[in-house]
Formats: sequence, C-alpha cells, structure tokens
Amino acid sequence: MSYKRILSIQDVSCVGQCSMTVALPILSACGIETAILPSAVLSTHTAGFTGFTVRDLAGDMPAINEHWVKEGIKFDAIYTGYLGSKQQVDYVLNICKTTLNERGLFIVDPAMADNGKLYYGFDMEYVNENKKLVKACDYLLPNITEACFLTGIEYKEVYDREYIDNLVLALRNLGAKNIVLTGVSFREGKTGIMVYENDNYNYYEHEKREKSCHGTGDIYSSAFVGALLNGKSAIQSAKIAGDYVVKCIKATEGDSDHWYGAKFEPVLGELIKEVR
Ligand code: PXL
Repeated sequence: MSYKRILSIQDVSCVGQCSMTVALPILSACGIETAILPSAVLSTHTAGFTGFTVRDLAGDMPAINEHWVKEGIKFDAIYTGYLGSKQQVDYVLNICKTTLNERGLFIVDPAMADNGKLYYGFDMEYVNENKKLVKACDYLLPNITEACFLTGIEYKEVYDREYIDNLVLALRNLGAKNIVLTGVSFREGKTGIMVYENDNYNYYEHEKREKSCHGTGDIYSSAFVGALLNGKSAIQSAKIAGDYVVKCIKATEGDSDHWYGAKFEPVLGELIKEVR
C-alpha cells in the first residue's frame, strides 16, 4: 500500500475516549499519516459528564485553511466527525475544495445523534446544514438516528428491511453516494451494517453485546476509514470495523467504573492484523 495522508476534522474531547482521541490512534495504527483539525475542545464529551467546558474553534478554520493552501498541503482523504457548530460546515467544504487531492476521498460521519436523540447542543438548523456534507461526501457513515434526523423519517427501534431500504433511499435522494448505515438489527442478539455502494446493497451481521459503550460510533468510523484507505472494499471495511467494535466492548464489559467509553487500546493490535 502506498503511504497515505488523511485529515480528520472532529472535536477534541480531552477525556472520554471519543472523536479525535479515538480517530488519531486508530488511523495511525492503520499506517496512515493523520493530520488533525479540532472542531472544538471540550473538557470531556457531553454524554454523561456534567459541567464540561466547550470551546468552538470555527473561527480558527479559515486562517488554518489559508495557511495550508499557501503551503500547498494536500490530503488523500478527509474524514469528518462531530463538528462544533453549523458555521463549520461551509468551512469544511472549503477545506475539501482546496486541500483534497483530485481522487481523494471525503468521508463523513454525521456524528450528531444516537438512540433517537440529538446530542447536547445540536438542533434542526445544525441537522439541516449537515445535509450539505451528505451531498458532498463520497462515503456517509450514519447510525439509524442520524439517518432519521437527516431524512425526516420517523425513528424506530424495531423495523424491517423495507424501513432500512427507505432510509438508504432517502439519504440517496439527499445526494449521498455511498452509505454505510450502522446499528442495523433485524433480530435479537444480532446487529450489523448495511452498506450501499455502487448501486449494490450488502449487509454484514455480527453479534450484539448487551452492553453498549459510548464512543463506539467513533471507533467504528475510524476503523472503517483505516481499512478503506488500506485498499479494502466498503463491505470488507464494515466487517473489520464491526468486529473490532465487538472486541472493544468485550474488553470493557464488567468494568462499571469505565462507563464513559470503550477500551479500544488493548485490542488495537487485532485491528492492525485485519487491516494491513
Ligand atoms: O461520540 C460522539 C461525540 C463526539 N464528541 C462529543 C460528544 C459526542 C457524543 O456525545 O459529546 C463532544
């Protein structure tokens, strides 16, 4: 594999094992040079901690972008996650326009919601602005809640294949090219990933652990991107990322003090074996 350089744009939650503190080590372990642009700095993530600090870094983005353009810096891929505010969407699109290599990949995890609810601080204006990213990206990595907010389709906990096909179709109608829909569960004890790529549907099903951990969406997306940039197909990458998340959850289960994230580090070696 040739040496690739990726830019990841998402927040730095200083403590909490999510977003950038997950993406940077995972992508590096996958053998990819990883540049970062923090969208915001928070003392912790917002899911379970209280009294956290938040600093939105939207205001820094144009000057950072300008400097990179001056330096002629280019990326083979750009992967975005949690953005601090809706102003960032246009800035991110401009960064893509000016720094992404000609055949570079733009991968978007619209990290804004889970379990039927938007994350703290986000509203429908933020959701609507994110539709621009849906249209612009090469791969969209939503969970079902995010797909519902983006498309206006009602969120359901129990559903059938037709419901999932309709979600994918509605995302395609928003302009999404390739879609990797996570957390798709058709039967008890199992969950999986629906991959829509080049007009084909593929579903990968794996075991569903009873315990869910915060941050596994970011672990999943980072591992998916790491595999994809190593030349794996979308469905292979989905399988590798899904299996890795199960290993991370198993490594965390039973430790009730570790409620804020998943222990992805002890099993990173197993991911590397699959990806490289
Ligand atoms: O894992 C998604 C995420 C990322 N960043 C911050 C969050 C969350 C989820 O709650 O709060 C700051």
